[in-house]
Amino acid sequence: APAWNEAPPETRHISRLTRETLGLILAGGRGSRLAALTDWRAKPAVPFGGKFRIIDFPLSNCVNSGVRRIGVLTQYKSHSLIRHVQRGWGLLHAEFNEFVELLPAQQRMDEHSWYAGTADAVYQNIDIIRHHAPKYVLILAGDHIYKMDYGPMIAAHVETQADITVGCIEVPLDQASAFGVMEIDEQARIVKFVEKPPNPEPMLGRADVALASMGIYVFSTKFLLSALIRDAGRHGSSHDFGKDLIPGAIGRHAIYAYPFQDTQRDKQGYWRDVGTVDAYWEANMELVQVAPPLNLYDRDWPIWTSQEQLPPAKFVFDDDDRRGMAVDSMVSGGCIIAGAQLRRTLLFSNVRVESGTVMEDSVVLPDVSVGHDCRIRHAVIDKGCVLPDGTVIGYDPEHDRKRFHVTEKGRVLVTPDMLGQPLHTG
Ligand code: ADQ
Ligand code: ADP
Repeated sequence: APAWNEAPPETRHISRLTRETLGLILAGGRGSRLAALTDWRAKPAVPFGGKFRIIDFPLSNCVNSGVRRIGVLTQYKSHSLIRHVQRGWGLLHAEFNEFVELLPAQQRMDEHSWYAGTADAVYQNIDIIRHHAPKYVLILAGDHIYKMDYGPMIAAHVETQADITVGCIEVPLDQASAFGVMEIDEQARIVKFVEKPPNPEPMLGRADVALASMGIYVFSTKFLLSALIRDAGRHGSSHDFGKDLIPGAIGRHAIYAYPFQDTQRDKQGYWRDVGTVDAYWEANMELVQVAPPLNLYDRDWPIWTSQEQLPPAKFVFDDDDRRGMAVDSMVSGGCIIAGAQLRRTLLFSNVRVESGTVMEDSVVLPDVSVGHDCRIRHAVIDKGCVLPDGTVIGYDPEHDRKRFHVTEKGRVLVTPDMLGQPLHTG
């Protein structure tokens, strides 16, 4: 047959595997280190990168990888998350058996007996897994920023005949206690797994690096179902993958590590847990650099999202002929910059900045309006804030601390609640 008639065999193999996979995104976590940004929304619903929400990254990774049967497990403050997924993720084709399905916690009991841990969240949906009858289940955290093709990871899982394959990355040893830390043998089989060890062990021959779990797992379905049922009946288990199920399976079953690589650049892939206000600010600010480590312009790996139809961003002179401008910045649709100056600033949609105002090194979420003659820097301004004329933020931590949340590194988080402003809807 002519060459153009056939996809390369490994491509065909992988696309069959991804079609046989059900993706489950764990989107229920509180993310309490994000302070007031997660007072009213789940961490995966937190806006990121000008027009996305965090969950768009794992969702886009699934769709781009060919994993197009996806369940999103929600729990904590899921209103805006659910609305976002419903509005933005209808792009799949039900007629080809593609879907994004929302799986809210069964609200049968009080708040504390919703999903206990991540394994319990999946266990509660065991009937849905059975119904879809996938060969593999890909379990993903809903709160990391990265672009990853899951196909090769699933292929490696099949190749090694693993029961579980755990996505992993190398992290600096001094940060490793925030993760599940593993030890592997020459075949990449995991021989030890400790969740958030107080004194993590370095990798063999690499004194300052540990091998950490990304909190993403490929399971063979049969194995997953039996492991979940066993764990559900286990007294004293917190029903968590990282704390209970994975460590408990080491040594008894075939558990392999899969390193996350950026194959184009031949190094470890970009992966961020934007779990604190500082990490959130930094990851957003990286995007306004000339060559950010996360490329959002990659046509081969688009990040999909739900977005309002909005007019283009607009920059105008004010009445005194002061120019409205932004440099080293990203400005989303619906924004108007009138006689104000922006440097290293990321504006989400529908932000208004009035004349005489100077903003630097700031992240501004949707629907914010900033008055005249404000001076703002090192800030994260939450959705819907209205900053009155003359507001000063980021120059005097003592002063800022009286009203706002100031981080260890001196960045200032401002929310409508802190400004005493009525909550918005929509
Ligand atoms: P953590 O991130 O601390 O560690 P966890 O808080 O359980 O683990 O969150 C994992 C994911 O599940 C998040 O996306 C969260 O939103 C979601 N989630 C948490 N509880 C949930 C629930 N009951 N229902 C639905 N979703 C829920 C995990 C692993 C570590 C690994 C890190 C990597 O346990 O081994 O190193 O992720 O960040
Ligand atoms: P997002 O900002 O994530 O798009 P919303 O603006 O819809 O989400 O807010 C998330 C949810 O929390 C909504 O149901 C909203 O009404 C609610 N909410 C926001 N702020 C408050 C508050 N201060 N008190 C009570 N509910 C709030």
